[in-house]
Amino acid sequence: MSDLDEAIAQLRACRLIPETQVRELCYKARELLIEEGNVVSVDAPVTICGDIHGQFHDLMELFRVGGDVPDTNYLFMGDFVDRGFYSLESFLLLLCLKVRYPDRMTLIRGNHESRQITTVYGFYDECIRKYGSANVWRYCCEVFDYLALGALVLGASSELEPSVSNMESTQAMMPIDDGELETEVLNSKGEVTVSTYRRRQRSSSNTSTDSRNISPPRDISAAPGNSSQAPLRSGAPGTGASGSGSGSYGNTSRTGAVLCVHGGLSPAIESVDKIRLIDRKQEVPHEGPMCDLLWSDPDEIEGWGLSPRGAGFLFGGDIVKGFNHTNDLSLVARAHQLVMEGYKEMFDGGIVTVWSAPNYCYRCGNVAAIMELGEDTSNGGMVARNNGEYGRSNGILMGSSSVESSVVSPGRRYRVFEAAAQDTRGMPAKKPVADYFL
Ligand SMILES: [Mn+2]
Repeated sequence: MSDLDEAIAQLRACRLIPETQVRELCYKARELLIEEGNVVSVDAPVTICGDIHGQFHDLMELFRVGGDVPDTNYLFMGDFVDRGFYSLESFLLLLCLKVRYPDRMTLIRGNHESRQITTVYGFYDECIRKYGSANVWRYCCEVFDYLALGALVLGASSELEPSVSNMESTQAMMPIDDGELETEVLNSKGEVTVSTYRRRQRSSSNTSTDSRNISPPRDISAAPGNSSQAPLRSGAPGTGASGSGSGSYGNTSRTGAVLCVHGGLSPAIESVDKIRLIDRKQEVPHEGPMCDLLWSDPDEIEGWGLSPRGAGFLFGGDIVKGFNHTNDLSLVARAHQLVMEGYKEMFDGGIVTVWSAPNYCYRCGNVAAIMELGEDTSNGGMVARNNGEYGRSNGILMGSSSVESSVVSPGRRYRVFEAAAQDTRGMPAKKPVADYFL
């Protein structure tokens, strides 16, 4: 393990490790990944990241903003390599962290984690340039074949704890109608720039409690006898917050699961379980469900459309809503498309694009973002093990079809960040880059 820690330290300093060590690392990584399903289950809290594209210094900035491994639980949605000048350092570091802290680092496959694409968009050339042969490229591609195709985040809270550093100002901004903090956007200095609230959906029996308190959920689980001085909130049955199971929204796991994929949905995949049936241990195919998951994009259309990328599909809001409903998902998180603000929610919050490569290709001028989902501590740490387990199985809470809207989005905290200063130094920016959309 000390070898591994040494490798991590070296890669963090943007220095490569010897080829023999890369071979060993890739072998270990493959042994780990082979055990993972096509759809990895990840418990909240988790920080979800989009494309990195070899922008090593920006990855360091991401860790500065999002917290270090293993303190922060990370989920990267692919496209670690190509385009940037440090694909090797970026991917090998992430892989080291995966092997060192397997439960704190989830890596899923992007469309660039492919032999064919990396041959065209830079990673192959970088391997030849830095190692003098294609060996390391080959080792990495073998790892790519074993990366999961998606992840399912379970146990995310519907409500955010306001950022601590800004608690006072947030309190001042708290709307009068007992809103739950639904989204928060922070700049790289940790300052809250946007907060949105959703109306608290509580039964009338619970509305008399002072739900304006913004204490962290962990403070709320006081014994029922102390509840007069403890910050009250209607919690799950069996927790101190409610003291009983009488609240109609005792089902606090109304936050459905969050499906994370690199690209998007596929017309060949109507359920999350269908993804689990794919034989993923191969080069990314040119078509079919596995290809679509890595290549598709949401678009303002109805139904399915042809993708200008030549692979995958475009899919509309009706597709997203149907898929989320069928699978009891509250959100699809994906990457794959440059968004200038770093993140973009579409279709009433049914899908979000997270983009984590600031100033993409060292010339796009965009900011980047990561998305944090908090942990739902209101249910005593119990998490639905399947997407939809709670909503499906509890006929009392979910008996009427009219309550389908009670599956609400998880609270989402976006940390927006800009390109690292040193990475912008001495970068050639003359050559126009043709296909940003790849
Ligand atoms: Mn992509």
